[in-house]
Amino acid sequence: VSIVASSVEQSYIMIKPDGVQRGLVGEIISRFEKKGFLLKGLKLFQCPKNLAQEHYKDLKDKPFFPGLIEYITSGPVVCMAWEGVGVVASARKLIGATNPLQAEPGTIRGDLAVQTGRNVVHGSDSPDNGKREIGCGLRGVKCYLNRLVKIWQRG
Ligand code: RTP
Repeated sequence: VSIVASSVEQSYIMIKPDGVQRGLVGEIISRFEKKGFLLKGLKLFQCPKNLAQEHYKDLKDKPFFPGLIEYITSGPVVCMAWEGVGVVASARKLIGATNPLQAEPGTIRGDLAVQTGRNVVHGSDSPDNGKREIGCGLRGVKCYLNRLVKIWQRG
C-alpha cells in the first residue's frame, strides 16, 4: 500500500463478529488510537442481511459471497469511523493482508488471525468507499435502530 494522502479523510473500520466474540475490540481500537487517528463514531451493531449485502456488493459474484454474508451477520460487529490524514491507506497497513497467514507480524491480522474467512476486521479500500461505507454503515445503524424503536412502541 503506498501512502500519498495529504488531506484529512475518514475510513470505515469494522470489527467483525469473530473479533467481537474473541474479545479483541479493545486491542484493535487501541492500535488505531496509538497510531494517532481520531475516533469519530462507534456503534455495536447486529448487521441485518440486506445491509451486509449492500456493504459487500462489489463481491456479490464471488463464490464465497453467501458464506461472507452469513459470517458478517452471525453476531454483533463494531462499526467505527476513524479520521486523519491518510487514514484509509494507513488503516489498511495496520490491518494487514486479507489472508492473515500472509499478513506481516505487527499487523492486526498478522498478530491475531489465521483464516481469510475469519480475519477479524474490515477497513475501507479508498477514501470514496470510506465515505460510502460510513454513510451506509452509520445511516444503516440509525435506520435499523429507528425500526426497532417503532417495533417496541407498537409493543
Ligand atoms: P475487507 O473488505 O474485509 O477489509 O477485506 P479485504 O479488502 O482485505 O478483502 P476483500 O477482497 O474485499 O474481501 C472481503 C472479505 O471477504 C472475505 N473473503 N473470503 N474465502 C475467501 O476466499 C475469501 N476471500 C475474501 C474476507 O472476510 C475478506 O476480508
